[in-house]
Amino acid sequence: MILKKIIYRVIFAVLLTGLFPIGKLSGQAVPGKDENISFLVTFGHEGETSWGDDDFYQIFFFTIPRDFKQQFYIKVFDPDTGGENDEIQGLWNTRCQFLVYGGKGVDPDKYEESRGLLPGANYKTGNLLASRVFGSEARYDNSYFTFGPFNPTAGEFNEKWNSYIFKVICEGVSGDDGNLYRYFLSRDSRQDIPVEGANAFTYEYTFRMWNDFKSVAHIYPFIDTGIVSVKQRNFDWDNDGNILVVSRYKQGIEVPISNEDNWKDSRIPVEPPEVGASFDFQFHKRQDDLVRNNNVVISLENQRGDALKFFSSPIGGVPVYKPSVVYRKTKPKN
Ligand SMILES: [Ca+2]
Ligand SMILES: [Ca+2]
Ligand SMILES: [Ca+2]
Ligand SMILES: [Ca+2]
Repeated sequence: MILKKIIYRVIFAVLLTGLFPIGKLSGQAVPGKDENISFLVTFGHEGETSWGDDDFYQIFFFTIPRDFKQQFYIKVFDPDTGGENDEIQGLWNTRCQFLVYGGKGVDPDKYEESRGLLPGANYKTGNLLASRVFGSEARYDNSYFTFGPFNPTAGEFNEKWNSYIFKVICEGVSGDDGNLYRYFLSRDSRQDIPVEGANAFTYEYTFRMWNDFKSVAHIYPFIDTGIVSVKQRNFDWDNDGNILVVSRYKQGIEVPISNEDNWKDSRIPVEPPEVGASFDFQFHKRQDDLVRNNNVVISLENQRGDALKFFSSPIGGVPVYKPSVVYRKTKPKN
């Protein structure tokens, strides 16, 4: 029985890592279904970093598989800053610009500045396909604005992912309030219909934790070939509980956490069997006092200082700790 169980688990693990080279159907919502994150956050650039956004812009990349030939849409939920969902400071006066880029210059594997992490470098690379500025607008409060339609080939082709890449920037052009929003990649302008095999990723994630004790947020960085260690950096975590790293081979490594308006970093070793799968960074809220409206930033790099991608739909699926060592030690019952 036990041997059978082990065999099943091994088969399951192999299936998990082999079946989904670039994500699955749920990779259309950003934040993704498995991430359990309520909203992305970008503050107006006149805001204070102590509210949890270090740089007042956020960049996401969308990947459209080469064999998808139809047009698609990029939808933004609650693009305005006002009314529902958003974070006010004084009066509503924030304006955010959303910009969609395709073409040459977008692919962050080829153009490092496109990732948005190089200080002072222009990250608005590629062809601007669409853009719009939103203030406090009742029409788009708690509802969608739709960019598109776009042709997949308007993106920049990336051979490794066999996909066309698009870039979406949200920039807090004025004001000091926090814009909370989400994305959805859709085949339809009115309904949310996923693009099969599409995914989304970023290099620096600024997001809002849920306002409750029980919800655990996750991000899923992909551990690519050649990575032997990961340096994590988290910002403005408000001393809110624990951040744990889980993988198939890590039961939960605790990382140093930031408090108010500061960064904390640390290095996490990568074991060879963890390569080609995702890490699960888990954000557990503290259980004594409820920390409300906690916005936090996280970014990761490998041992060479190259930034890691976080995918909305984890590559290889959600990693589940498998205590294989313990299995071997267990004696079969007679
Ligand atoms: Ca304000
Ligand atoms: Ca709103
Ligand atoms: Ca909003
Ligand atoms: Ca915070």
